[in-house]
Amino acid sequence: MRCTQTDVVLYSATKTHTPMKIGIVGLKQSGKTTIFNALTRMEAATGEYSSARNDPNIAIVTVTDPRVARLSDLYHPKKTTYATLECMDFCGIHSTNGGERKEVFSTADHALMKSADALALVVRNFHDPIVSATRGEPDPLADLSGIVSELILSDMILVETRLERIEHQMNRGMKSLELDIERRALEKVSAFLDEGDLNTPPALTPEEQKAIRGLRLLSLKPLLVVLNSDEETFGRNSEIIANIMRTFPCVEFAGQFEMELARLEDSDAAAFMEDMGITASARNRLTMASYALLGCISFFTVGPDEVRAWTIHKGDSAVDAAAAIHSDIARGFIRAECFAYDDLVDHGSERALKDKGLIRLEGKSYRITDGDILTIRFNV
Ligand SMILES: Nc1nc2c(ncn2[C@@H]2O[C@H](COP(=O)(O)OP(=O)(O)OP(=O)(O)O)[C@@H](O)[C@H]2O)c(=O)[nH]1
Ligand SMILES: [Mg+2]
Repeated sequence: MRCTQTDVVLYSATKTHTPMKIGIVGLKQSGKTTIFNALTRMEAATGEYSSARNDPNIAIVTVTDPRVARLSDLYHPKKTTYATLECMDFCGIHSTNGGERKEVFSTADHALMKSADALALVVRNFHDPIVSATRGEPDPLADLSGIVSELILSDMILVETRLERIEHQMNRGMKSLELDIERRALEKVSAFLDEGDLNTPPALTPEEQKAIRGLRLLSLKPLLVVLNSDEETFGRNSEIIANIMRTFPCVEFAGQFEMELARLEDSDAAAFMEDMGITASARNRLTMASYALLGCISFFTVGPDEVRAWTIHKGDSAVDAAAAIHSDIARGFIRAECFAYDDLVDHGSERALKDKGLIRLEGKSYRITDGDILTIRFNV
């Protein structure tokens, strides 16, 4: 970590940074917990009775960006820190096919689900005699439409309740511009939910978006589909994937296989993957896809103490990057010394980059590019 400071050395381990959250949702027995275990290397119980207790599983996933390992090879730091995501696994949704029940999710699950920055929708595409006996043969497209209906239904309940409340307030003479904007936004969202086509999100003005942000509607979150295939068919489901990708980004994942792979030591897993002719674990692809879905990019800090990946959003500035490290560094920001990961790999060393004039000094408003390597100068 190299954050240089002119007055006091103040960088501390106190983090201001909280990881982005991804929620895993799907119909019952679609393999959500299996995927959660594969991603987080946890050992949460899977199978028929596993979710009877109703508690969600929550854990941190490492975003195994190969660039971090490469930087670590170059700098030989004492510590290497990957970016992380928080992953939440909920108990399965009972599809109601459009809604005989009032509440789709339990209140606790719904509150957590609303707190997710994005949702991964798991659809079952594996053959398991026990699961098939209770839930029928796999039908990923039908399952996906079932999940989407439930998300929409849950949002409809929230939107209608809020619209009724606003109506009530207005009837009692409580008129204001804010309420008007919120009502207009809710009406647009309600029409979108009635239509049910997630490809055409409602056209909300920035004020309207702000007015309904607090509702944290599930169907307006970034959504990704995880096609949970068995090993036998994995890699041969292009038609289903193409169908899903008309509406959603999609990653195919062999949940059971990846969960077993995640239980192995890294070196054993690498040898096993080589034997199977697999170059990159689907686990890496899924975490990287989730990262992209969340609109996240990484910048790196490098040095003899630590090589570290930090998460910010696409479009964030150098001062936002400083804030991801520590609010004091953002407050005292002077400038950022910056070079690109690709340039470093191409030229082999910082010295070579200096000679070629590829190390820049950037100000507060500089827009960070994914893969920037920063040294932030600050003064507190
Ligand atoms: N063959 C195969 N079986 C799988 C796969 N993923 C999950 N299973 C099996 O499917 C069953 C259900 O898996 P879970 O991961 O518990 O599914 P879930 O969606 O978390 O289930 P609920 O929480 O009850 O909704 C278990 O018996 C798993 O072993 C897979 O990729 N391939
Ligand atoms: Mg489960």
